[in-house]
Amino acid sequence: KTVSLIGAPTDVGASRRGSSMGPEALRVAGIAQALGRLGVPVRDCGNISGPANPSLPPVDGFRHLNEVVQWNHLLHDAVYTELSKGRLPLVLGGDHCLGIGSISAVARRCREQGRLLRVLWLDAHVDFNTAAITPSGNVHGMPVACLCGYGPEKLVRMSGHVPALSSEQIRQVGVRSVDEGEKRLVHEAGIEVFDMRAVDELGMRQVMRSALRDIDDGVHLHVSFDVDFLDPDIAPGVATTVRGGPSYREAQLCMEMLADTGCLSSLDIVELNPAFDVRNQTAELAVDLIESLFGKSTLMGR
Ligand code: DIR
Ligand code: MN
Ligand code: MN
Ligand code: MN
Repeated sequence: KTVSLIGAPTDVGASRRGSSMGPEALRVAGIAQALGRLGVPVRDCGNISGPANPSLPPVDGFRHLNEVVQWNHLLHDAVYTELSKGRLPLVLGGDHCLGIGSISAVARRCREQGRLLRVLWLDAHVDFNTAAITPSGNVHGMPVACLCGYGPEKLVRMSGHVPALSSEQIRQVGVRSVDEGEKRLVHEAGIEVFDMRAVDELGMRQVMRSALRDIDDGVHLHVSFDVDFLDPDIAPGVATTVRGGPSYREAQLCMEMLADTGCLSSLDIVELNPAFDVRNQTAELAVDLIESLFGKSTLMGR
């Protein structure tokens, strides 16, 4: 399957700027060449172009809601187009508010095709805030809630069906920062969360076996990879670091086990922020991990 790179240079969903430089940093780190070396055909669709960041405070619990809606509509359409052409959309973010448009398009396509969808959400955070409980007003802290039907109409309806996802379709791995209001809501919604304590106690292998238990032939697996999932010691290039994340080896195993499903059908790489990075090392690490996600292995294949 051809991979379509879709750049979405946004930081309107965040309060600290810079994730809009993420798509270019990933290209500079050689994402297209790395996939090419694995024999994966790649086409770079370039960047989608949306509204500028007005850098304003939140209004009614949302920062830049209109801009977030516009970017997500544009991304939804771009992802949907690539899926309908039989390609694998790889979204180069941009902040994590983009998960709404990206996954809404995936959910729409899977519904049309009668395909089962599973979403693996790799993140230090659960991204389950709403306007009523958010401590920041940042929509990058709300995409999972929106996809599950908690949020403003314009974001919640994007897939053409409310909710875009039911809670049993999502698994979260790597979580170590949950806001007070999110704790209740995530529990109420019934999302399965494998937090860092689970990784500590069971190991990444058991966590991933559990998270991937019902993913087999015919399932569309979407991976939403927030780079702040990784431990900040190895991945400083994000605006919202939280200590105690997966190590290099744990992250590699996670990617390898995702690759082994053979079901990866769409991917977001988000929250990479070159303004906080050190000589592009986080972008290079992301590319290294994506190689594993696309099947690079130490002893087999290319
Ligand atoms: C925090 C941060 N929970 C918020 N969220 C982030 O502002 O809602 N998600 N950084 O990736
Ligand atoms: Mn955005
Ligand atoms: Mn995060
Ligand atoms: Mn996130």
